[in-house]
Parts: sequence; C-alpha cells; structure tokens
Amino acid sequence: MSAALDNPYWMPFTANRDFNQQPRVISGAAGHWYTTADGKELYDTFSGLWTSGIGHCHPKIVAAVQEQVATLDYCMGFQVTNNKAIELADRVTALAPDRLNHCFFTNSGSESVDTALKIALGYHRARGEGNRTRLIGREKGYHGVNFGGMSVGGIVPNRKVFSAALIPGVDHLRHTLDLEHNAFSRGQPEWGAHLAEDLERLCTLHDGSNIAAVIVEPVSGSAGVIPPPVAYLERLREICDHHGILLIFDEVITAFGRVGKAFGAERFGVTPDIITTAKGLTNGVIPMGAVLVRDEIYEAFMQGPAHMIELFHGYTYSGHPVAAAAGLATLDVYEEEGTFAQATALEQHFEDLLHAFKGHKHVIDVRNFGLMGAIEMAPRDGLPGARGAEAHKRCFWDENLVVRAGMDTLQFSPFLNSDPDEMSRSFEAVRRVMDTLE
Ligand code: PXG
Repeated sequence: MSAALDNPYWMPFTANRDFNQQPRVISGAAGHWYTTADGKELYDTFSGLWTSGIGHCHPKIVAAVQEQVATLDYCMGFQVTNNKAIELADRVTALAPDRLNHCFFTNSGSESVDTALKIALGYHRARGEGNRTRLIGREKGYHGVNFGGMSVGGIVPNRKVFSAALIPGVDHLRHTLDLEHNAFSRGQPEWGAHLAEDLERLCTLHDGSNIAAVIVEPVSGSAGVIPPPVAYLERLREICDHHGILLIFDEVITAFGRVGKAFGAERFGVTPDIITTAKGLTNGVIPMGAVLVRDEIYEAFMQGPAHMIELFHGYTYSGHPVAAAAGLATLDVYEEEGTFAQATALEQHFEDLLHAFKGHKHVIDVRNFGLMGAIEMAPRDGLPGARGAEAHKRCFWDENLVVRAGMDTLQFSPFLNSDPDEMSRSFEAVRRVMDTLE
C-alpha cells in the first residue's frame, strides 16, 4: 500500500491522502501555543476548534479534572446522578437568558442539536400539538453531523452523500451572505433583514401551525463567519412568536464569550426558546454539550404518572462528572479572569487587523463579529479550496501558525484572552503567506 493509504487513523473532515504526505501532528500545548514532538512551537489562531477560549491546559481546569478523575471517575447518569452535574446545571442556567432554567447534558454540539430538535417535537406533542412536526434550518447553517443536525444544516457537501436519508419535513431559509450587497461589512451588515421573511413564506406555504421549530446559529461559524443582518434575528423571533414556533439558537460557537457575552442571545438582545452549546462549556478540555430550555418547555414534559420517564432520551455520558468538573472550573475562570470583558476589549483590534486585508489581491470579503473572523479568498479557476488548503499548510510549515481554512475562507477564532501584539503578529504572518500565494 502507498504511504498515503496505510495510516490506520481515518481523520475527520480532513483530506486524508494529502495529510498523510505531510502529517501535521501536535503533541503538547500551553496557553496560546502548541508544540510538536520535534520541538516546534505553533501559535494557535483558532482557539482549538472554537473551543479553547482561555488557552490550552489552563492550570485551574487541569487541576479540577485531575482531582475529579481520582474522586469520582464516572457514575450512571440515569436514575442516579453526580454532584458535579447538578452544580454545573445550576451554574450554566444562571448565566443563561431569562427563563432558560433547565439544562440537559450531551457530549458534543451534534448531540446538543439532535437533543434540541427532539425536545421541540416532544414539547409540541405534550401540549396536544403533535401536528407541529416540521423543522426549519437555513442554508449554510452548520448544526453538526448527526441525522437531525445534518438535515436542518445547510452545508452542501455535508448533506450530498446522505441526501436520501435526511429527515423528512425540513425546509431552509435562504442564507444572508451576498457579496454584492454586504461584502466587507464590519460586524452586522445593514443589508439582509428582509431575508427573515422567508420564514413567513414557509408559514404561509405549510401553515405555521405545522411547524415545530426554527434553528439558526446567531452568527454562522463553519460556513465562514456570517453575522446576522441588523434586525434579522429580531424579525425571526417575531415571526416565531406569531405562529407559536420554537426558536432554537445553536450557540455551540457563540456561547461563553466568543461574542463578548455568556450567550449570543444576550449580545443580540433576542431570546430564543432553546439554546444548544458545547465547545466553550469546558474550554474544550473534556467533550461536553448542554441544551438549555425555557421553563414552559420543561414543564410541558412534566406530566403523567410521576414514576414514568418524561423524555426517552439521554447518553451514557450525559452529565459525566469529569466533564462537569472541567465545566465548573471553566466557568470559574471566566468569572475570575473577566474573560467575556477581555474578549470585548479585543474586538476592535481584531476587526481592524482583519479588515486591513481588504484590497489584497486574493481577498473578496472580510467578515467579523465578536472574536469570530473570516477572510474569504477567491478560488483558483476550477480548483475550489486549493488556495485555502495551501494557505493553511504554508502557515503551519513556514510561519508556525495553526490557521483554519474552510475551502478558500480563512477563519479566525482568537483566544478570548489574547495578547494584542501576539494577535497582530499572527496576522502579519498570514499576510506573508497570502502575499506569495498563487
Ligand atoms: N453546531 C455548531 C454551530 C457548530 O459550530 C456543531 C454544532 C457540532 O458540534 P460537534 O461537537 O458535534 O462537532 C458545531 C461544530 C469550523 C468547524 O471549521 C466548526 C465545527 C465543527 C467542525 C468545523 O468552523 N463546529
């Protein structure tokens, strides 16, 4: 077998054959830097994968995990539970918007999304509106890779192969990215609020009384950072209220400081009925997700004989004590270090660094919100994704920089506690690569 094919490790969302020609393997990390086995140090411009906002191997989280794993490694999460899960549910709901006072734990963003969709369907049925079964997502949305999330998601390559197995009864709003009208917007674009009316059209088509829920990322992440147009989220909320539809914000990326507040909902002043989270909940240290729901939704399930299970759903590792301990330590650090305020203070500098790429020969758009940023390059003729992939590799090998490329869009998720000069230097390095890129 060729060297490119004999690696037993099948990597996720990776061009495996290309990777195996020149593997990029990290073996250590501290703070804002990764290390490799041969002693190379690389600056991480993506905070893990939007996960690790307060830096890698934060001593407080490391200590909490070490202690927990030696105290209670695991216990059954059904019918009994552990003290850390209870404590974390308290702490997370205390940070959440009004009335989102109940928390269901998962192990990932994908599981959070599928859990939220199931809760939405169960909620309507429990209230005698079992006809509300339709789900609405949005083009370019990313809601993980499980069947529910994939179906409401709108990233074409993630859906294409599985087209016949997508769940039925799903429609999509149009996405809000239109370079003709909103290229190089700083923060939220002025253009595009009218696209929320797509929801009203779908309510006319199907009758709103058949629709269970609408799910959107407040700021699309994976698709290359697409902030919501001014007044767009507000309008979605209004239409949902009018038709009795649940609004789900997928905040797997936007929660826990990425947009300067505990939740994007708070930053945008729009309160959804359900919020999905993961990533920053534990700073990425142990996999964990959480779904936060409004009181009315939880209460709707709490009927029937009290000895009966109300929601036939859960994961072996829901509320895992070690993950919960990591979550508790993470929330402590956010509070003690003022992480969300640190993130807010970095926003302007970050925006300026990104938008300095306007006018670069390859650049067709720059987008940002909070500490989420994207530089979109034009694709090479007939080879979409090639320029981005090369930029990623050149950053790694030539500039000791880990940069995420989604096709030809470079994405940035700086640490919430970044050093501004380090941030500046990372963009100087990106520019050196882009200047010499074909
Ligand atoms: N929802 C959102 C909004 C996400 O960003 C998920 C759900 C799924 O989470 P899990 O933990 O199941 O992966 C995500 C994940 C990128 C990128 O390049 C982002 C994610 C995953 C892969 C790539 O931006 N986010």
